[in-house]
Amino acid sequence: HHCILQGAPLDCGKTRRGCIMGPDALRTAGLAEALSSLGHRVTDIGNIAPAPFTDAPHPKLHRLSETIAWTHALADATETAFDQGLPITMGGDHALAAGTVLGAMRHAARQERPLFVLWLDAHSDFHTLESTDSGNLHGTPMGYVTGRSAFPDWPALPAPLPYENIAMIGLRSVDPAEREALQDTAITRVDMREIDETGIARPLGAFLDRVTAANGMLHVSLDVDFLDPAVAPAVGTTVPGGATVREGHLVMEMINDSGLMTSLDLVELNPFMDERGRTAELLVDLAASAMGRNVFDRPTRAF
Ligand code: DIR
Ligand code: MN
Ligand code: MN
Ligand code: MN
Repeated sequence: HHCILQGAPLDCGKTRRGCIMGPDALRTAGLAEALSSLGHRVTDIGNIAPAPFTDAPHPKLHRLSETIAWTHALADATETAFDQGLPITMGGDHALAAGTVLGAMRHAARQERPLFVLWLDAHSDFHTLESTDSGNLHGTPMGYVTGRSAFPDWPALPAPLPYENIAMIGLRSVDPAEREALQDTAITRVDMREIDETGIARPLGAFLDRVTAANGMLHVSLDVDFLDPAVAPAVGTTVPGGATVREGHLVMEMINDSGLMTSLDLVELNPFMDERGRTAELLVDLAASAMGRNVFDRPTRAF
């Protein structure tokens, strides 16, 4: 593969600051070198920047105009990156996924292939601009790309992302309004209890099989808080009871085996909260697993 690394140092999706340093922490932890050592060609195109925005305060939504400006810039940059290779977006908080998923949606539409999204997160980030209690827009990207309500002034969607094409894995912090809305959709929702009961391979394998059957493209969005805070402390919204290091790697190894991943986000890393870069290093290792690092090759197997 030709991996296109793009920095997205946006920090506007919530009030706690620090994700602005995420791209440089991932660079420092050796993301490009890890991917090169697996035989991939790697180009770091530097950081994306939003067009100038007017910082008009909104009564409820935190840094709305800045987030909209980032969404435009990241959708355009991601769509362009697909012409060169596999876009890997180094966040930045999860508000960036509004842009990267939109860019992937545009690219998939041009290819006339369906886009699927694997959302690895403690949270569903399925709020609308009306339903969010916190006003933090990192809780809204899945609400936006599915078109479940109007996002005035945000870029228009080519078509809404179908609920059937989404799997959320790792859920353990879903707000009441999100829960009620999610239960009425065909989004695949895998909470930590299901992972405890069946293992993470079964629901993930079933989803990947569906992507394969549809000849789909697969966008993977990895939020640091998918992982347990004991192993990945550098995130503003820690939720206990998350995925283990091995569960994280198994997901990424299965993604690599599937050959399906066409774009990847690494989001919510807050290096200000890290313990000597360990969370950044874990993200680099997980990205390497998604791109082919393993102990031994395995014959492809069905789940
Ligand atoms: C939380 C989002 N449900 C909110 N929290 C997130 O503020 O709406 N944390 N996404 O990572
Ligand atoms: Mn635009
Ligand atoms: Mn998230
Ligand atoms: Mn989260």
